[in-house]
Amino acid sequence: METHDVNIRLNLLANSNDNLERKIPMLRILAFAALLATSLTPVHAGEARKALLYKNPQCGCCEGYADYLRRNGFQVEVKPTNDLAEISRKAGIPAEFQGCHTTFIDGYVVDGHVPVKTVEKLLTQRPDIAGIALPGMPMGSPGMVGEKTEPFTIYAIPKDGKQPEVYATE
Ligand SMILES: [Cu+2]
Repeated sequence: METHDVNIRLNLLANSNDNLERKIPMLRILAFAALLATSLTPVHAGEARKALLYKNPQCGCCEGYADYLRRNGFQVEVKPTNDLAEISRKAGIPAEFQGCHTTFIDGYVVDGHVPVKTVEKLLTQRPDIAGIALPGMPMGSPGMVGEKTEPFTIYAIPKDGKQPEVYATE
């Protein structure tokens, strides 16, 4: 039921007074149902794709990555902090695998400039790991300047502090 259909029916009914009072409650329900149907889907999608990104206050490429996530449908909250290394370490990322920002998405940690294709793979496959990391700040990665010169290697970060293994290359 489209909203303009409801309007047309309202106009028609306005010309026959005896019908009007009886039918208005039903029309209200239909209009409400139409409204509900159009509003529920985006709200649900938004909930599933929230991201919380911690970064050093001065970090510009981190903002670039936040915008990249937004362009790909994520609702991103950016939190500047001076304790990024500690946040990253607590999330299970060994020091040598840390990137310049740490993002939490749907129960996982996503560290560094990880391309969204691999983020989607993580959120779809939902492996039993802490998250994924693209160490350092590779040239040409999402949010970074420059040309990509070699494949990006994204690592799976185990929950138990074991050594990360390759999760994806792209
Ligand atoms: Cu960066």
